Amino acid sequence: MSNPDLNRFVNLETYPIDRLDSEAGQELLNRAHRMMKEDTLVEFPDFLRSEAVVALAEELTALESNAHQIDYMSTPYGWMDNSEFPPNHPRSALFRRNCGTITTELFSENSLSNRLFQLDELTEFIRRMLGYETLYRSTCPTLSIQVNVMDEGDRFDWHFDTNDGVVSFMIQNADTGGAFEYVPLIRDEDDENYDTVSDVFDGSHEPRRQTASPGTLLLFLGRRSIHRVAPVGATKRSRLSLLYSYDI
Ligand SMILES: O=C(O)CCC(=O)C(=O)O
Ligand SMILES: [Fe+2]
Repeated sequence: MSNPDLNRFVNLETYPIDRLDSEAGQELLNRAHRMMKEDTLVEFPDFLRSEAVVALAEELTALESNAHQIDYMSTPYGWMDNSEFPPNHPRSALFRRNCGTITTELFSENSLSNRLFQLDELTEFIRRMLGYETLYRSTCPTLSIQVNVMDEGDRFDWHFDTNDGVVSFMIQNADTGGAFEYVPLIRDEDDENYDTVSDVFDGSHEPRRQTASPGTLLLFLGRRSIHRVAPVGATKRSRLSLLYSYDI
């Protein structure tokens, strides 16, 4: 018997992650691999059942007042030493990151956010999308489960991620702004492509733009693809994205 939470959270009719070796499961994995190759972004709308999205939004909204507020200037290249570059070089750029973050220790074992994270079928699905031999849920006490809480004026500006893959669920959108903007595969370990990165930073290279609906699963290869969350505009509700971390 699979965990009853699986069917409670996941729209298994469209996303048969409990039957990955079936024909439908293989087709799902093929779709994911195609999206990853062409776009570095896997986007599966309505992955979560709508009742689960409503319940998760309530859980996160109740925790919003405990969010840590961050506001600092950050390099897009967080995993490298950026001290030796001229001032107008992308490696010297600093971008503002101001938003709220709800971190792992605020979630009880029985919280919905943790129960979704703990689903073995979800971890296995992600492992097979990424093609790793092993994949483990992160046990980091602060970052394994994290929520970006973004209100009017908040932004999470241009950066590359320092890890290899981030899984997130869009839980709630702001009324205006807060689109996810990205340029797929702009860099790799052999070619930094600084000219195009500069063009993205000064606005002369248009990024792709995407606003996922609540309940969408997103898997993004952010170490090779520059990305940001555009500033949130006037809104009655926060933009809430729920992020899960894994280790290989
Ligand atoms: O909140 C999001 O949608 C993604 C933010 C992001 O790029 C990150 O947390 O690294
Ligand atoms: Fe990111």
